[in-house]
Formats: sequence, C-alpha cells, structure tokens
Amino acid sequence: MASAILATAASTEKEENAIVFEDFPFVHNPAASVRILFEKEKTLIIFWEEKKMKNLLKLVYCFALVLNATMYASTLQLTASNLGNGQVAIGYEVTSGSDVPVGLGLNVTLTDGATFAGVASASSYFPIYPSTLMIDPSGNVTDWGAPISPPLMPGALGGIGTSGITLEMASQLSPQEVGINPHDARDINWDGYIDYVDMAILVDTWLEIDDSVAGDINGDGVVNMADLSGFVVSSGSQSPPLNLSQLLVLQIDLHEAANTTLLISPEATYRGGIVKGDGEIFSVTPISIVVPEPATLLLLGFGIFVLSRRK
Ligand SMILES: [Ca+2]
Ligand SMILES: [Ca+2]
Repeated sequence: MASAILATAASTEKEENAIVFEDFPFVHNPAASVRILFEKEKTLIIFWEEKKMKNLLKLVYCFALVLNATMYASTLQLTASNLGNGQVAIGYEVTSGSDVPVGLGLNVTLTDGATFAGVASASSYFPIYPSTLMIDPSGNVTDWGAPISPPLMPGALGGIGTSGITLEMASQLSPQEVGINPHDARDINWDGYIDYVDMAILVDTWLEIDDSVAGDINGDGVVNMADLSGFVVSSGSQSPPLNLSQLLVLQIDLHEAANTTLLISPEATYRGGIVKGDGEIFSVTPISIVVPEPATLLLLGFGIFVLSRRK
C-alpha cells in the first residue's frame, strides 16, 4: 500500500513528511546513509481512500439490506376480541407480506385477580402442542396434548386456575422423504424420512438447552419454535391462513372483579416467539384487551367528548 523510496539525501521538506524506519530489516548496512522513507501524506491519503471506499461499500450493503427487509418483510399483529360470557378469542393478522406464522409461543396474563378457567376451542390449523404431544417410538401419536404449556416447563406461567398461561401451537407436520445423502438435519434419526419418529425425538427434547441436543435442528443450542418450523406446513392448501381471528378461545373466570385486562405477548426467551416457515421470528408488539368489553365506559367517554365540544 505504501510506496517507499530510497534516498541518500532526502530534502528537509521530505524529511518532515516522512516516517523514518531506521531499523527496517532490509537495511543491512547501518553505517550507510540509506534510509527507507514512507511518504506519510501519500500513505495516509491512500489509506483514507481505501477506508472511505470500504465504508461506502458497507453503507451501500446496509442500505440494500434495509431496503430488502422493508420491501419483503412480513409483519404480524396479534388480535383479541370479546365473545361474551367471559370468553376471549385471540388471533393474528399478517398485516404486510405473505409469510404466515407456523409456530407461536405466547404468554397471556390477566389483572385484578381474574384467572384462566380453560380453553374453549383451538384452531385446527395449529394442532402441534410440543410440550404435551405424546408419540410412541414407532411414530404413532398417543396423545395430542393441549396448547397450554405445563407450569413445570421452562419459562412457563402458572397455567389453568392462575392469572398466567403460556401457549405453544404449531402448524401440522409435513411428512416427507429427504434421503440420507446429503443428510437433512430435520431427519433426526437418519432414516431418510421426516416424520413423527423425528417429531417424537424433537418434542422429547423440547426447550432443552444444550449444544448437542438431538432436536436442535438449526444448531443454536436450544430446541424451540425455530427448530419446529422446519417440520411443519408453511405453504400449500393446509398452510395457516394470513388472518386467523380464533387461534384460540380462552375461558376467563372474573371472580369478584368487574373486569380484567388480558395481555398477550410473544414468549421469545425460551420458545422463540412467533416464527415463520424459514425459522425467522416475527417482530410482534404485545396487545391488551379489557374483559368484559367496557361498553359503559366507552359511552361515558363519548359523553364527556360531546360536552367538551359544546364549550
Ligand atoms: Ca427420520
Ligand atoms: Ca434450535
């Protein structure tokens, strides 16, 4: 990069702008009046230009990434609606893009002493509940389980009868033949097929944190929704829809409370939040809803608004 000159008598001006390497290894005869001079200004300019070019390229690259992400990113909004009689439907809407969620880990909580009494219904688009799915060694499902993660599972809230539940739901298994050469990481038992035998191994190690655990398909050291996403349907006729207003209907017991606030947020710490078919995570904002719907409060608010307009 730097150009060097050999000079027996450098000018004074040149000396001032030079970095002098007296002990440069190529100088075999220290007695000789030979110096290796690096032209400081030129060197700095070249260096600066190279750095500037690299920064410019980085900037262009980052801009392209952001542009790409903005143009093609899918966004998802959680939804909640009062169905009456203490029932709340939670769902989602893909608000831009065409990626659908294939696996969801959610925390749902209640305020004011209200508790969850149970699950009234759950969408058939998401029948895989990894914490409670039971499969025998031959790959036969013996118990489909329930979407509420038992409280003993890592990061799970208290469950039914408490004010907090952790939900896990994934779309249907997509069985396929993949062959053994090259090896597909989703074929955990190396028999050439992705099926319920592999799913059995995955759910058996669900939420385990270990560098060498069998179900860790993507190799990030934890078995969660990102690994499960590779097993389940993300396109085609059985694919989850872009909008689903009743992913799950929850029954709430208000006890003595007049109303309660239900909050839904992704459970990203252990379960990986809400994932797409490629294992990428949707960026999702938590939402809340008051149960039952405070119709009287809304009317009161409207009345105050009308009065203030008349002043
Ligand atoms: Ca297999
Ligand atoms: Ca993983």
